[in-house]
Amino acid sequence: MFSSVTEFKASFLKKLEMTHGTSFAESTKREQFQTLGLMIREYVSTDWIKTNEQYRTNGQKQVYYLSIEFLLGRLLRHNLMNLGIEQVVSEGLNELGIELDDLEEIEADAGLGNGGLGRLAACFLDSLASLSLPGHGCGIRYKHGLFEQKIVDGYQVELPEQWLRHGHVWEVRKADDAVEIPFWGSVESYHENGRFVFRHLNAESVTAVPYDLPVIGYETETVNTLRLWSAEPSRFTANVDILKYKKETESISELLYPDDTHDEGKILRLKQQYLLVAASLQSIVRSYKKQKRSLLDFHNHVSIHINDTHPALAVPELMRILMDDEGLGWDEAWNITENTLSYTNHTTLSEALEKWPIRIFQPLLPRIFMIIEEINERFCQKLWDKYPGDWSRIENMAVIGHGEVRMAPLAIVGSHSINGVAKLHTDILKEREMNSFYQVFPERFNNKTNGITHRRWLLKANPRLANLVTESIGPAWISNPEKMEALLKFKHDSAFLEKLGDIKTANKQKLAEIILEKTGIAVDTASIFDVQVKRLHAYKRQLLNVLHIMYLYNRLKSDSDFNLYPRTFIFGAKASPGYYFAKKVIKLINTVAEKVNNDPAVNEKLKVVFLENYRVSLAEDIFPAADISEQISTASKEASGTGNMKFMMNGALTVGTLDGANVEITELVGEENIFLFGLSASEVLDFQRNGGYYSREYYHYDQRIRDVTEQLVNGFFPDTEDEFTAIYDSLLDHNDQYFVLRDFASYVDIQERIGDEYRAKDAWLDKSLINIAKSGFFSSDRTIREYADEIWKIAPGHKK
Ligand code: B1N
Repeated sequence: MFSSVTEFKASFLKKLEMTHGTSFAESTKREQFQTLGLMIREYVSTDWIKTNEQYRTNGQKQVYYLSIEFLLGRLLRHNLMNLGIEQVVSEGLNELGIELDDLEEIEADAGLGNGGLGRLAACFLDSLASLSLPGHGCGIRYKHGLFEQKIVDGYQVELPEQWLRHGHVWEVRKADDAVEIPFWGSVESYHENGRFVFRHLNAESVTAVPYDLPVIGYETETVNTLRLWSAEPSRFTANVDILKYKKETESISELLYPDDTHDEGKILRLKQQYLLVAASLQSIVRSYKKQKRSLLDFHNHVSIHINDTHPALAVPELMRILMDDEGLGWDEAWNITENTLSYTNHTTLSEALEKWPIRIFQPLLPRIFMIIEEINERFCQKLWDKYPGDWSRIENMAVIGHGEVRMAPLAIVGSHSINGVAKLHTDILKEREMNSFYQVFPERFNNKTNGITHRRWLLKANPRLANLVTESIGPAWISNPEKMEALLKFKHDSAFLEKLGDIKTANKQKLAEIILEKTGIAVDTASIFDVQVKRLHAYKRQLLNVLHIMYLYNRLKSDSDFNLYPRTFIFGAKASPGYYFAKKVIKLINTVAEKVNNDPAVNEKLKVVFLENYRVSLAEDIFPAADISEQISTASKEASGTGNMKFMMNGALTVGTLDGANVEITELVGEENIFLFGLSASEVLDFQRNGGYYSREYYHYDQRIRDVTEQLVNGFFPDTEDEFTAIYDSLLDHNDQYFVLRDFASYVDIQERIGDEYRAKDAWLDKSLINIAKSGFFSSDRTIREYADEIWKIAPGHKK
């Protein structure tokens, strides 16, 4: 159906009529999109079935990646590209008078994630399939993904996201594979045939129904599965208020919690977590048992990964299945559990640490709670043997303490591998945050520096640059991205650099058009596009960026000799709806934008743009157009970052702190090809531990700081009254927890250097080239190979 343009056209027209009962002339863009999607799904179904069959029959070890978020974005062009049929389809559609670009716009982003953690899971799926590795995702099919953001009067307004309104063409509902999940009720235990038997009585059952998506690898026959669970009322729950029950049940998979690196502690969230874990594990064990292998061999054929602590209930749930359902004893079950599970930590922020009050947890999941108590007792006994009498150490490490179940200790105790997401982050885990666990289980701790799929973030998002790379060094980089290093031979090659510069300009032009269309702001493509796109969070310090813009504005107004290289500051960021401070920063960015963009005295040189509703599809237009990548978190707070890698791969230069993966970017490109500033991680951690930082000193000694902070509250922005008092107070009354004022001077200096260096076009492009050439290391293919070899012990299946 895709082997020639003629054949494609014929199949497309026939399919359109058959599925929509409409003629081509009458059909809508949406019907055309749906038709194409269905054709692709049918086209991959043979390979999908074959892949599954192969996994079933050859018994090779498979990994299941459990994640509460998968931030997939759009799939149409990505699937076409991976299948190698983009060209045929695009030409065929063209001959019918359809632009593939227009159909692509019809697809809603599958926005089932908040930010880095969810997008990482999506990149991992692409790499698993593309490396022909047997690895699947397990997640939740939220009816509403991350909220849609509108900016009204400079404020963020949240609207419910509606990605399923027109259905999701890639999914297949598998009603026959549904699983029953028990909540509430009580546990009865009795002795039978020499062992204890546990029965969950009077539970309220919820049916988890899977929807499967094919995960199509790049130029391989492997088609893996992303299984997303949806909660539905069960046929097995009687005698309840049926309407109330239906509503409550469906609410479990209704909504993605909009919190990034923050724990809400809501009971509905716990239900989501258990639904994900219990449904996934039951279905994994079910399919393992079809292979007719001994359960004692489970961990040799199955690996289950816990993406942050959100699915940490996998530990007691796997124990429950092995003991209560399958009749194994504790020690056998524990050996299998430990050897099957592995866990990734994604943050050291204390507000993200998940803890569940027993009074919520125990009634909802009575049997799971019993198992956790037993895990805790055995672990504490082990600690007691190792540290006799050291009560306080044991209390700090216990899985249950202060009336709460602690998810990180649970995940650590039940997994054979615990990894951080960048070198610095893993070191901080080992030496500080998880040091007491590191002392007990040193062999479990390891690093896996994050990565991004270069197929979406370069090949698809930046076709101009991808073509230049292929023309220059051949196509091998696509399956082996570290080969991009060969680009280094074009250093100082002015013909090549000119092409690189032209590509950046063309990408900036495209983004400028989007900006004009969405905001009405005309930006100059000759200006430096300086971009900060990521979730809004105090530790990410969008505030530092804004204060610097205010300083530039003040200087332009007061110093006629100030020769600023024209800059366009571009922001994209969603704030968690309950995060007061973050929302104030959004308002501040928009207020500054309003002032700057409408002041004819500066707006030739300075523009500020806030792009609303930042999401994967918008990101694909932003990264290729950036000159400067803002990675300015307070050192030690950003576990890794992955946006930093996407910018680098698209030739932007980083201005950043030595935080997360910025450290490794610096090691690769060299300090002369990145703009570093600010406190180091150990300086920040030492200040936090020992004190010694007083933000008011910086306020008093630095006139520039005094000016910009006072402008937050002195009426400089018309009609804002108390609007920014909370921001002002955070900096001065609350001693500036994120060291914004401490790093301000150093940030201003490095920004000035950026302006100077940008003027030397070829030297700049050389740096850009070095960043691109070295970015192959950050392909998620490298990351996934490391997980596969060192943690999961899985190997590729067949390859074309
Ligand atoms: O995970 C990313 C990292 O690159 C980022 O540095 C890190 O901040 C991010 C609770 C989180 N850590 N923790 C979360 C997300 C949702 C939630 O409900 C925590 N996200 C990160 C990938 O490693």
